[in-house]
Parts: sequence; C-alpha cells; structure tokens
Amino acid sequence: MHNTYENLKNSHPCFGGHKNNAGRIHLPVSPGCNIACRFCDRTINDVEERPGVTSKVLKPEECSDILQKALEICPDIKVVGIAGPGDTLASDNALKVFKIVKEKFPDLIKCMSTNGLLLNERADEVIDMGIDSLTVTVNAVDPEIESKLNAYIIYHGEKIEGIEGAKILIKNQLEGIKKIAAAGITVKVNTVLVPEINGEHIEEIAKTVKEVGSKIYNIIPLIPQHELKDYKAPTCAQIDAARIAASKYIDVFRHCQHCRADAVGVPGKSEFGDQVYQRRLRVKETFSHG
Ligand code: CLF
Ligand code: SF4
Repeated sequence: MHNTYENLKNSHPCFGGHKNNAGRIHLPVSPGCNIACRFCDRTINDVEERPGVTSKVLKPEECSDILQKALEICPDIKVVGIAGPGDTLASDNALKVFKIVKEKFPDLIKCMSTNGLLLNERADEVIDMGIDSLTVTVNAVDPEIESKLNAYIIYHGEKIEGIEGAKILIKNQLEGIKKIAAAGITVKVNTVLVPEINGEHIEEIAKTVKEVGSKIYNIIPLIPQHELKDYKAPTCAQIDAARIAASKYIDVFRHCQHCRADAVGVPGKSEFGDQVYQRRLRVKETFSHG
C-alpha cells in the first residue's frame, strides 16, 4: 500500500513533513535525459557518461551500502528520492533501485521525480514498484509555451522538435499523472517559473494538473543559464504572485530547497552529501528535479 497524502504530510519533507525535520537522500542513479529543456545545461549530464571520465552516477548495486551509511550518519532520513541527474524513466536504473529499497529498507518512503515523457507508457511499472510519491515537472500545458521552454524530445529514438514534441510531452505527462493518481500515489507537480514565458500561464497549469489528480504544486524559480541565460529569474514578488494564482486550485508547497540530485539530509537544515558520497556529481548550481 502506498503512503497516503495525509501520511506524507507528516513524514515527507517535500509534502509538509519539513515541520517534523524529515530528511531525504537522493540517489543519483539516472544518467542522461530524453528532452531538452532550454534552461538546462545538458553537458552536465553528458559529462557523466563520457568514456574515460570517472562516472559520478551511482550504479544501482552500490545503493544499498550507500543507504546504510547515510542512515547511520543521518537517522532523520525518511525518504529515498531519485531525481536525476537526468530523467528517471529514460533508463531502468531508478526502478531497479526502488526494488532494492522496497526489499531491504521497507520503512523508507520511495519518492521519484520525472519529466513525464515516458510516464504514460511506464505508469504501471511505477505503480507496481510501490512508489509512494511522484513528482512530475510540468512547465506548460500549452504546446506553444512549452516549445519556448523545451527545444525537442527524443521519443522512441526519434528527435521531435518544437510544438510537435511539446504536444507529445504534455499529453504523456497529463495521461501519466492521471494513471498514477488513480492508483492512489500522491503526485506533486513542479513548474520552473520563467516570468517572460510561462509567468501568465501558472494558473492554467495548476488548474489542469489538479484536474488530472495531482495533490500539490511547487514553483521553482528559473536559474538563467544555457539558452535562457538572458531571461530574468523571477523576483520574490513574482514567485509569490504565481503561488497565489496556483493556490486557487491546488495545495502549494513553499519550502523547496532546490536540492541537487545527490543531496542528503534535512532540506535547508543539514547536508551530509560529502560524507556519504566520495565523489559528488559535477553539477554547479542548476535547475532542480525534486
Ligand atoms: Fe527529493 Fe524531490 Fe522527492 Fe523531495 S526533493 S525527489 S520530492 S525527496 Fe523537495 Fe528538494 Fe524541493 Fe525537490 S526540497 S528540490 S521538492
Ligand atoms: Fe532533462 Fe531535467 Fe535537464 Fe529538462 S531539466 S533537460 S528534464 S535533465
């Protein structure tokens, strides 16, 4: 049985459990991505896979020892999250790790984060694995707006650009959320707020993702980089306005710490990544997949 939203509000730092000092560990097991967000410097992900460069992405079979060590160092950890550094459904690694967690650490909450491109076709696998909470990053529900945020998708081996790619991405995200939510899994939606592109669109995103069954919504401010390096990051007032607009339709999470894909500890309070991981991911400050 999956944890309910009510349970997660007490024990999951990103669903309300921050009040109770609940911690999480991110296992960076998912290399590579299948979409091209214009604000994401994909060389960060590609670097990990280049032959000859020591990979910082963990292998699924390394995770059990890492988890054991992390729980010793930080007993507040209640949640195992997989949030990158690429997409969790683009390979089988994340689901393999959750299988291990389910068997060896049954008390930990299993939390997965995805861009949703493959969520519709892989929903049953996610449900069968007993994931407790799923986050999907939905940056627009209008393909024209999405195409300004995402250059292309790689879908079943084919590169599909612009509005055509955006249509497929949005459809799969929404259909996927519908299936996951119908199975009783709590869904959070993250949106990267780029005021000049989707600033006026937040209300529609919040309304749409609520309609398909999401429970909670999180706004992540743009970090201007890559193709969107000349766009402005939202001001605090713009973030507040977006949250107020979204909260007409859905619960809004306001304590996001924009964690790295290899973060360990209580978000905003403690960080043990350097002790748990011998080599950190080579990521600078970047978007968050939480
Ligand atoms: Fe990690 Fe994300 Fe799960 Fe949380 S983070 S996969 S839902 S366990 Fe949390 Fe970090 Fe914000 Fe994410 S504070 S970036 S919302
Ligand atoms: Fe992929 Fe995430 Fe980067 Fe988007 S932000 S291209 S989903 S790794």
